[in-house]
Amino acid sequence: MPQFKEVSTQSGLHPKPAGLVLQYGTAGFRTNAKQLDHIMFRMGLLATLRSKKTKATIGVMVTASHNPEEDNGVKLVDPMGEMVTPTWEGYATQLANAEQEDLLAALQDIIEKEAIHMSQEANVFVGKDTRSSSASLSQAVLDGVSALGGHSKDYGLVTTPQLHYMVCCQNTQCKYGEATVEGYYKKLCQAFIQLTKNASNCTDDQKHLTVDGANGIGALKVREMESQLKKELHISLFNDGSEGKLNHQCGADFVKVQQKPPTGIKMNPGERCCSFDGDADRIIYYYTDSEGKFHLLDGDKIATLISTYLKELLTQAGLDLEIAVVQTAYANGSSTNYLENTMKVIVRCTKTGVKHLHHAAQEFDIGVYFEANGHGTVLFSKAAEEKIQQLAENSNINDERKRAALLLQNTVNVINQTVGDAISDMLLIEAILAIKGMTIQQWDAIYSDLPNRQLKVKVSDRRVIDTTDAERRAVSPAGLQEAIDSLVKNYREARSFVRPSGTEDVVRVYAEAETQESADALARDVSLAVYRLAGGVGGEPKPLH
Ligand code: 16G
Ligand code: MG
Repeated sequence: MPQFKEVSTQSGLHPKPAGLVLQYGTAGFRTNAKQLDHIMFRMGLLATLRSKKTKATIGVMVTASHNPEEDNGVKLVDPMGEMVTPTWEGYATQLANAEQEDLLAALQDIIEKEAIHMSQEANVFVGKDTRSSSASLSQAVLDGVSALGGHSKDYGLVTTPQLHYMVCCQNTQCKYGEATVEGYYKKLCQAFIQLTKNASNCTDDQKHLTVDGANGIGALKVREMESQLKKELHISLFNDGSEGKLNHQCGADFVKVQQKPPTGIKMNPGERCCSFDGDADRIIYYYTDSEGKFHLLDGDKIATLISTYLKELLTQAGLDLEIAVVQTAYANGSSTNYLENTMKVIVRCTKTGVKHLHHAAQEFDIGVYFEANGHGTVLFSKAAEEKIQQLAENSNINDERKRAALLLQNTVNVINQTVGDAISDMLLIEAILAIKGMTIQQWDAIYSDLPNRQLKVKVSDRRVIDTTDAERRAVSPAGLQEAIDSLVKNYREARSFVRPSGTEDVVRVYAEAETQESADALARDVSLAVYRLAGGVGGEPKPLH
């Protein structure tokens, strides 16, 4: 193969440390940045093969999301802006772990299995976050692409969802939008302005939002976009990266896990605040009340707000479209109960990880998917988009239907359907609150979360835990599920499950119950059962109080 000579030479500049083994996990490769140079080069190679195979542009994003600054990682983006398919995740792992002398054979193997025509052109879009390691690591990706004769476009600093968006735009011949950062702002901001232009009784106070940018790429991009919001949204941006450290005591993951405000922001009682994560594909909202108590509005509350709003608009528009909410086992029991029994929408539960939720949401006319941690978006089927479009252009309908149809049309445009997007989600949520004249307190009061607790347990091999029923039940090791079932019976309104993490070497434990004390006690009881039945290492889990 003519290109192999170049691969061979170039790969010598990005050598793999012998013996190092890494897995393409839930969200790509992710580890200390020092171990990633060869991975990046090889993902450049793999993206080029994927592009030749699909005859479409493929994305490669260099980021480790909410991980500490020292880490980095890489995710591959498929032609419609979705995550790469499981078979290719497998190839990614094979290619990443081939020893230096076996690299060409590993490449050859993929080329043969997928019957790839090497003469086919290849196009790869590359983006990176603000980590100090990202510049050289994204260069390694570009080197990989050029070694196999592919064309690349380096978008430089972009959020993960922006890169997904560019890939989708490119492969839809710009039907989804223009494949530039300016095109992205233009599409989202115009839709936002259209959505909010009739919410004229919105006061300046209501238009104000405090944003914690996690000292990451999201902050930079909010700054770039701000002026196009034409004062319809007043953003006070904190943790903008000018001083603080990426994700350090700030960002969506910190706020969600610690259930407290980030450092580095100024919060006044009752004011609406939100946090992005390090690559701006997650968002969560929060406020403190006049007594100083912290209130978190996570992905479940966001899904509820969005689906309520969409359902109302569909009714007003007289459109018969099926709407569903997709969650994971981490969704608060109160949210599932409210969605199913009060709002009467279809609710689906999938395994953790965006690709699973995304896939399930594609089965409905309108699929709203959110993980409790704040990653999510809304998907509209082609048919649903067409019906909305036709109604918005129909001049024979009454004013109420027309208004609803136009709002739906602009709602479709403000949403980044390729993947969860903190900036797009923020604009959608802000528009909904403005249109409904709703405060964050009113939004929070739609239902009350059940108290919950998440813990982690170290075991010698987390793969001994196998789960079923969208991770809600453990099928191995023997006796674990029975133990969980009997512990859950000791508490009211209780639920608990365990699953091996896809990103860390731990087993995760989730418990919820009527009171915080019960949720804490149950989480600890279940942790102990995991420790004893699944090969715990280190000391036994201790009581929380
Ligand atoms: C990754 C996933 C996220 C999931 C998390 C779970 C993507 C893009 N990200 O960050 O959706 O919630 O992993 O982590 O899929 P865990 O397996 O360690 O609990
Ligand atoms: Mg992220």
